[in-house]
Amino acid sequence: MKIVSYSIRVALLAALLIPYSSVAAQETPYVPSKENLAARQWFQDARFGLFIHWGVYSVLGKGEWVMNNDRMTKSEYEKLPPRFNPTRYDAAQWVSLAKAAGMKYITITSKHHDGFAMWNTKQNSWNIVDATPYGKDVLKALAEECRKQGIKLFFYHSHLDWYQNEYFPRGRTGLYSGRPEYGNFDKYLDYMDDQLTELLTEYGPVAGIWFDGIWDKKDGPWRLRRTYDLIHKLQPAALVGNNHHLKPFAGEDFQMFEKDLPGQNVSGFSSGSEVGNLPLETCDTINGAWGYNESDKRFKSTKQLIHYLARAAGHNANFLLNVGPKPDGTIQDEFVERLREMGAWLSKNGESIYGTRGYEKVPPRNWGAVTQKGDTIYVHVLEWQDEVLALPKLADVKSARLLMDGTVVKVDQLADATLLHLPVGKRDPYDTVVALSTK
Ligand code: H79
Repeated sequence: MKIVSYSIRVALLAALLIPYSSVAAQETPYVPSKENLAARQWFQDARFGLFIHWGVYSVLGKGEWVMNNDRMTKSEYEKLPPRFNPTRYDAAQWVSLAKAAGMKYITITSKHHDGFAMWNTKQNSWNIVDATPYGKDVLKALAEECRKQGIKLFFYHSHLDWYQNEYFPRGRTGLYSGRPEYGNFDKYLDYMDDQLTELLTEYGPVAGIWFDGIWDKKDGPWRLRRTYDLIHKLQPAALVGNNHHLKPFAGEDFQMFEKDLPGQNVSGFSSGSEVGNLPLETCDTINGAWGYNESDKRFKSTKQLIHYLARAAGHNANFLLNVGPKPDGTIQDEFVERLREMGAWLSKNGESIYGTRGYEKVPPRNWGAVTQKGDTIYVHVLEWQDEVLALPKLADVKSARLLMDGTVVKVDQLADATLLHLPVGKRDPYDTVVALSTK
């Protein structure tokens, strides 16, 4: 008789006992509430948000993946919270900066892959209040300030956890943390739902939850739908999004892209991201880093960032632009400067971004992008040197002007094209917007 090894028998038994559902299989129809649909509308109109990656990893200045990348064990990583004392953190300054940049919402890391809670969680002491000399709940302060200044607040929340022992079996990352070879994944999911419940009941209205990290264990027995339903039960208007790099699942309210415009796959993450019908958002960094990285000086220019914002809008997507604050609680000058310059451009040209939708008749081109709101079509001229720009034949254009100062733009309406004569010497250094009125 063939002897079946103990490990194979255990694996067979586990396969029978554990409901092992693929993430994509959870497709009970989801009917969003009225509040939720209204929030989606608001979200699409908002177009521009501030992403904030902040955690105890900022102390090392090597990004938010340092625990995994430097193969730190839990006990080595536990030396970071005692060093995290952001005495210069001022929520009012952060929110004012987002507003000055022309942003309408903030998405901040409540918990990243290191599992460290940036709020006063009651589930354990792996959090900013109990484990750092700072001892204060930075999310509470930010939520209050956002409410005061009229900015909406989303929480980024990592499914993946490199710290919790119950996150077991482990996935593709966090393998050097020195955790035991056992754990109860369902218990981990209970813990995650309990932490989310705190965030959705103690921090006022939450605009949404931005999930990340499921790709670590993408065929794991996640209870996504149960978690999504919990969120919608606690706050019906809260928008659920998940950075799983796939087509949205039932229970999600927006589709996100990482370092890619919808339909592109420059990042390598978006190969499975067929563009669906939900509101869209893409996120990117100012240098190459999400969490504070002291040595990364590859800053994108203000021009590149404004181009990305305009191209995102042309693709009918929001742009969530990231900063990784320093361990003292301040945001580095290079970021602040670029955000303020974007805000200055938006203060003159914002109507071509906010409340617009991508103009489907002219999808984004190499030379630029086109948006629309009501009877106005906004042509964002990004990379066009010449005086005459030929567009496909547009709806009857009654008048055209430069958005920045009202200069009249001559339009030739041919049988098969619409020609714009861009006034010489009137180019915006970032994005010259021509507003075409069709009424
Ligand atoms: O929070 C920021 C990043 O920390 C997080 N998402 C943004 C918003 C993020 N980092 N990487 N990723 C998301 C995708 C990572 C994929 C990979 Fe891998 C991790 C490629 C290599 C290591 C997955 C796991 C594929 C192989 C192992």
